[in-house]
Amino acid sequence: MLNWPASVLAKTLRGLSRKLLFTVPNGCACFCDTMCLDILRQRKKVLLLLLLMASGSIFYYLYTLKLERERDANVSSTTSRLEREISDLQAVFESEVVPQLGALGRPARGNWTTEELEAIAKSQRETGYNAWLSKRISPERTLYDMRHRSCKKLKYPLEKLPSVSVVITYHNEEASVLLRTLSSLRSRTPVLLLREIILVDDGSSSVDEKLNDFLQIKFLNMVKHHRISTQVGLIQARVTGANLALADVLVFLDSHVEVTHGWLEPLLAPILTSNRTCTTPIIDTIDYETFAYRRGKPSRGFFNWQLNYIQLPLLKEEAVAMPAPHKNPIMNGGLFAIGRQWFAELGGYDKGLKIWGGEQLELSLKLWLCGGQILEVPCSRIGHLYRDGNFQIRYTDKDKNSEKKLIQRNYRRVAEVWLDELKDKVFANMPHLTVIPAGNLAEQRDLRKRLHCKPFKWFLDHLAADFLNLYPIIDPAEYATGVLQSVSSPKLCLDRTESRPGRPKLSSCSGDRVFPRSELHWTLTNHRELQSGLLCLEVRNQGMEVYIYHCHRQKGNQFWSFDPKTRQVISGQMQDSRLCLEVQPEIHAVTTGDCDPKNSKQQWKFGYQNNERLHHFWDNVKTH
Ligand code: UD2
Ligand code: MN
Repeated sequence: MLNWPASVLAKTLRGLSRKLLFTVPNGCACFCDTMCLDILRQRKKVLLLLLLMASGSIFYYLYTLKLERERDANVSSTTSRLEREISDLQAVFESEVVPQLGALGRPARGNWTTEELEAIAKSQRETGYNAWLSKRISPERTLYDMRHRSCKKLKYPLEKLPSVSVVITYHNEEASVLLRTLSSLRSRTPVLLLREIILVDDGSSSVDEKLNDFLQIKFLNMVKHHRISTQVGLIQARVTGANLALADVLVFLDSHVEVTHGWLEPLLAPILTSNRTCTTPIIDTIDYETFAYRRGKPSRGFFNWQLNYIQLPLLKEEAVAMPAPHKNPIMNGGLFAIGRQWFAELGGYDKGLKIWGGEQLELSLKLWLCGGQILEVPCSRIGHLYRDGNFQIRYTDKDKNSEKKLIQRNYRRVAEVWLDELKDKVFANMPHLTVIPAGNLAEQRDLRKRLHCKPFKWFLDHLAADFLNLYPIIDPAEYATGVLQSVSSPKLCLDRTESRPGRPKLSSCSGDRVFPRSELHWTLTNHRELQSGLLCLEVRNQGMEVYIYHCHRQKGNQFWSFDPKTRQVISGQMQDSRLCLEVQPEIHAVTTGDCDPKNSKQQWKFGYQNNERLHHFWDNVKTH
């Protein structure tokens, strides 16, 4: 190569290098020597290396392009699979929704066909509410804002309020009802305040995997669904839920509720002020037939001497201060907010309480007597679906009698631990409680001592002077007592045993008329009620139908009088709304009818009547 003229060589190399996009530096062509050629050789190598690298990059680029295409194809097939799954689940749970049905909480009505009406009746027989209709009402339905005007103007410092864990337990609840509960929570609770919803399935008879999947899709990680495989009852299920909770405040709700606009902030504000406060909302009613949302009244909860939950009217000063929060002696039980720490200090619920009932008394008494308080907050409203009163809910597969005993055992525990000497007043009304073993009470009694809880008498003195007027510890003489015998069919006496659900019947007046067997024993009480055992006679449906129900001491549909002259047993306090109890001997039932002194079917005889007391029956009673 050295024999070639340098200029030719340089030209050839320059041409080559240009072809390969490689420039030979100026002057190299003129003075190219051995060193120059070395450089050129080395550059050739570099050139080759670069070539290799470039083609490698191209291959790599093409390869990643292929991978990306494959991934895109996978993603889009997964997305469409997910979309398909979501729409399949939506079809299962929401395909029957009729837009606008029941919107604004209005009664959901329609021109149902005969088959549809049959399906409605069937669902009501099975669940105690119109589950057929519930499926057709949107889980996201709107509600009318029923709050007191001034509630709407109140402002709360969201950043200062604690966040909440909502705990809901359920046993065999209808999915559509459950979904409406959760949807109302999601849409009407500030995100900042709602840390989580802990949904505890308390051993429902079947596991609905589809519902679980749908909840994950619809509520993402807001709902934590926890299943207890064997039913432990609402009381222990709530404790399980509370133990899983992370937020500072717990809100307990039933599984068939709808929360309304601004429900949470007013419940939290009093807890922020004093952390031993438990708050309750006003409970509105969701109608079990039409799902109409109806306004509930503010009230002070209490219990009677048979430990039934009752409502007392607000004290005068509380009524004037409405809608300011007021003291609530006994909570209704299902819907309340409480600090997580305070609930734990109180030991949650008594671990010996089983399945259902009595826990609202236990927690309320414990709260008040051990240094806390319960406030009802009228600016917070939550609707609760009350089942048909004639429907007997069964929460265990034990027979009806042993289920009843479980509840009575709960009551006995509460009376033994919290009512001091006044437990005897309860046992006198419910002697059957004393034969039911209460189980070990040591832990509860220790807790009462450890927390230096006050005596029960304090509770009565401080919270319910009016209660003792209505439910005195020593009962005054009654107006009349013994059997209630029909004059026109003298063999028949009123019997509190149910013929149809909730209805009394007529049966043969055997034995002693003044001290008959307990089912035939009626008393026209000092409260002007017709009472037998724990039950009172009451009228429903414009006074036309006669039922038995626990005595509420609110007069109204349980007000009865006896006219010794005409022998009529008369329902109603006001003169223009009175109806007379009438015997229907053919069907062994009683009804009411317009009062007619000549109608012998409306005449009755008590085993014993206290004429002196009856003479003063209408003293101080408003009649129009
Ligand atoms: C009231 C209370 C309820 C509870 C009960 C007495 C309101 C509105 N409701 O009766 O919260 O205090 O009195 O115990 O104040 N459940 C279970 N496991 C069971 C039984 C029930 O998880 O073994 C659930 C049930 O699905 C519901 C909740 O517990 O979500 C309360 O039961 P309920 O609705 O039958 O009680 P309710 O409203 O008649
Ligand atoms: Mn309930």
